[in-house]
Amino acid sequence: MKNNITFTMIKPDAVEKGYIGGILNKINEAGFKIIAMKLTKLTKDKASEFYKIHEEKPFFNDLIEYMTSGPIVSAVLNKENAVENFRKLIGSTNPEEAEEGTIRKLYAESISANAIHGSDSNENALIESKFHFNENELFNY
Ligand code: IDP
Ligand code: MG
Repeated sequence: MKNNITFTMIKPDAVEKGYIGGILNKINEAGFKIIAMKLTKLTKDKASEFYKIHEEKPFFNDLIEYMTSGPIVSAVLNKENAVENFRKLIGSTNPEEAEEGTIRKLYAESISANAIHGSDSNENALIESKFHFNENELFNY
Protein backbone atom coordinates (compact mmCIF):
# COMPACT_ATOMS: atom_id res chain seq x y z
CA MET A 1 0.00 0.00 0.00
CA LYS A 2 1.32 3.44 -0.93
CA ASN A 3 1.75 5.70 2.08
CA ASN A 4 2.03 9.04 0.37
CA ILE A 5 -1.57 10.27 0.27
CA THR A 6 -4.14 11.36 2.81
CA PHE A 7 -7.72 12.61 2.55
CA THR A 8 -8.96 15.80 4.23
CA MET A 9 -12.12 17.87 4.63
CA ILE A 10 -12.26 21.48 5.77
CA LYS A 11 -15.44 21.15 7.82
CA PRO A 12 -18.56 23.40 7.71
CA ASP A 13 -17.62 25.56 10.72
CA ALA A 14 -14.24 26.49 9.20
CA VAL A 15 -15.70 27.14 5.73
CA GLU A 16 -18.45 29.32 7.26
CA LYS A 17 -15.92 31.41 9.17
CA GLY A 18 -13.76 32.07 6.11
CA TYR A 19 -10.83 29.87 7.16
CA ILE A 20 -10.38 28.02 3.84
CA GLY A 21 -7.48 30.24 2.77
CA GLY A 22 -5.72 30.14 6.14
CA ILE A 23 -6.01 26.36 6.39
CA LEU A 24 -4.82 25.75 2.81
CA ASN A 25 -1.83 28.00 3.54
CA LYS A 26 -0.87 25.85 6.52
CA ILE A 27 -1.24 22.73 4.37
CA ASN A 28 0.97 24.15 1.62
CA GLU A 29 3.55 25.50 4.06
CA ALA A 30 3.81 22.03 5.59
CA GLY A 31 4.82 20.67 2.19
CA PHE A 32 1.64 18.86 1.09
CA LYS A 33 0.77 18.89 -2.60
CA ILE A 34 -2.93 19.09 -3.48
CA ILE A 35 -3.82 16.23 -5.81
CA ALA A 36 -7.61 16.79 -5.94
CA MET A 37 -9.91 19.37 -4.37
CA LYS A 38 -13.54 20.55 -4.42
CA LEU A 39 -16.09 22.67 -2.58
CA THR A 40 -19.07 20.41 -1.98
CA LYS A 41 -21.88 19.61 0.43
CA LEU A 42 -22.45 16.20 1.97
CA THR A 43 -25.89 14.59 1.96
CA LYS A 44 -27.04 12.85 5.14
CA ASP A 45 -26.58 9.48 3.44
CA LYS A 46 -23.07 10.27 2.35
CA ALA A 47 -22.01 11.70 5.73
CA SER A 48 -23.54 8.68 7.52
CA GLU A 49 -21.63 6.29 5.29
CA PHE A 50 -18.38 8.22 5.70
CA TYR A 51 -18.69 8.16 9.51
CA LYS A 52 -20.23 4.66 9.72
CA ILE A 53 -17.53 3.58 12.17
CA HIS A 54 -18.99 6.08 14.69
CA GLU A 55 -22.60 4.90 14.18
CA GLU A 56 -22.99 3.66 17.76
CA LYS A 57 -21.40 6.72 19.39
CA PRO A 58 -23.61 9.13 21.37
CA PHE A 59 -22.43 12.04 19.22
CA PHE A 60 -23.25 10.36 15.86
CA ASN A 61 -26.50 12.24 15.08
CA ASP A 62 -24.95 15.59 16.01
CA LEU A 63 -21.92 14.74 13.88
CA ILE A 64 -24.10 14.07 10.82
CA GLU A 65 -26.15 17.25 11.41
CA TYR A 66 -22.96 19.27 11.69
CA MET A 67 -21.19 17.73 8.70
CA THR A 68 -24.24 18.41 6.48
CA SER A 69 -24.92 21.92 7.84
CA GLY A 70 -22.99 23.70 5.09
CA PRO A 71 -20.35 23.31 2.40
CA ILE A 72 -17.05 21.58 2.99
CA VAL A 73 -13.79 21.49 1.05
CA SER A 74 -12.63 17.96 0.38
CA ALA A 75 -9.13 17.24 -0.89
CA VAL A 76 -6.52 14.56 -1.46
CA LEU A 77 -3.01 15.49 -0.35
CA ASN A 78 0.37 14.08 -1.25
CA LYS A 79 3.50 14.02 0.89
CA GLU A 80 5.88 11.39 2.19
CA ASN A 81 4.25 9.62 5.14
CA ALA A 82 1.13 11.72 4.46
CA VAL A 83 -1.29 10.21 6.99
CA GLU A 84 1.01 10.53 10.00
CA ASN A 85 2.40 13.93 9.00
CA PHE A 86 -1.07 15.33 8.39
CA ARG A 87 -2.46 14.07 11.71
CA LYS A 88 0.44 15.91 13.37
CA LEU A 89 -0.40 19.07 11.42
CA ILE A 90 -4.11 19.03 12.37
CA GLY A 91 -3.61 18.18 16.08
CA SER A 92 -5.84 16.41 18.62
CA THR A 93 -9.56 15.83 17.98
CA ASN A 94 -10.28 18.10 20.95
CA PRO A 95 -8.81 21.54 20.13
CA GLU A 96 -8.25 22.18 23.85
CA GLU A 97 -5.70 19.36 23.76
CA ALA A 98 -4.20 20.29 20.38
CA GLU A 99 -0.61 21.52 20.26
CA GLU A 100 0.25 25.14 19.49
CA GLY A 101 0.48 25.85 15.78
CA THR A 102 -1.74 22.93 14.74
CA ILE A 103 -4.75 23.61 12.49
CA ARG A 104 -7.25 22.59 15.16
CA LYS A 105 -5.54 24.76 17.79
CA LEU A 106 -5.72 27.71 15.41
CA TYR A 107 -9.12 27.21 13.80
CA ALA A 108 -11.34 24.72 15.70
CA GLU A 109 -14.01 25.86 18.12
CA SER A 110 -14.89 22.59 19.92
CA ILE A 111 -14.41 18.79 19.92
CA SER A 112 -17.39 18.43 17.56
CA ALA A 113 -16.85 21.48 15.33
CA ASN A 114 -13.15 20.90 14.96
CA ALA A 115 -12.42 22.50 11.58
CA ILE A 116 -10.75 19.66 9.72
CA HIS A 117 -10.64 15.92 9.01
CA GLY A 118 -7.57 13.78 8.38
CA SER A 119 -7.49 10.07 7.50
CA ASP A 120 -6.28 7.76 10.26
CA SER A 121 -4.55 5.07 8.14
CA ASN A 122 -3.16 4.52 4.64
CA GLU A 123 -5.98 2.10 3.93
CA ASN A 124 -8.65 4.63 4.94
CA ALA A 125 -6.88 7.42 3.03
CA LEU A 126 -7.42 5.46 -0.18
CA ILE A 127 -11.00 4.43 0.68
CA GLU A 128 -11.95 8.00 1.65
CA SER A 129 -10.29 9.53 -1.45
CA LYS A 130 -12.20 7.16 -3.74
CA PHE A 131 -15.41 7.80 -1.80
CA HIS A 132 -15.21 11.54 -2.58
CA PHE A 133 -13.48 11.63 -5.97
CA ASN A 134 -13.84 9.62 -9.17
CA GLU A 135 -10.92 8.30 -11.24
CA ASN A 136 -10.90 11.40 -13.51
CA GLU A 137 -10.62 13.73 -10.55
CA LEU A 138 -7.68 11.77 -9.18
CA PHE A 139 -5.73 12.21 -12.43
CA ASN A 140 -2.74 13.69 -10.60
CA TYR A 141 -2.21 10.53 -8.61
P1 IDP B 1 -10.71 12.52 14.34
O1 IDP B 1 -11.52 13.42 13.42
O2 IDP B 1 -9.67 13.29 15.11
O3 IDP B 1 -10.13 11.31 13.65
P2 IDP B 1 -12.72 10.74 15.47
O4 IDP B 1 -12.61 10.11 16.82
O5 IDP B 1 -12.50 9.87 14.27
O6 IDP B 1 -11.72 11.99 15.46
O7 IDP B 1 -14.14 11.42 15.38
C1 IDP B 1 -14.67 11.88 14.16
C2 IDP B 1 -15.30 13.26 14.38
O8 IDP B 1 -16.43 13.11 15.27
C3 IDP B 1 -14.40 14.28 15.09
O9 IDP B 1 -13.50 14.93 14.23
C4 IDP B 1 -15.43 15.24 15.67
O10 IDP B 1 -15.96 16.11 14.66
C5 IDP B 1 -16.52 14.26 16.12
N1 IDP B 1 -16.31 13.82 17.51
C6 IDP B 1 -15.39 12.94 17.97
N2 IDP B 1 -15.47 12.76 19.31
C7 IDP B 1 -16.50 13.55 19.69
C8 IDP B 1 -17.10 13.79 20.98
O11 IDP B 1 -16.71 13.26 22.02
N3 IDP B 1 -18.14 14.69 20.99
C9 IDP B 1 -18.61 15.30 19.86
N4 IDP B 1 -18.08 15.08 18.64
C10 IDP B 1 -17.04 14.24 18.56
MG1 MG C 1 -11.07 9.67 12.80
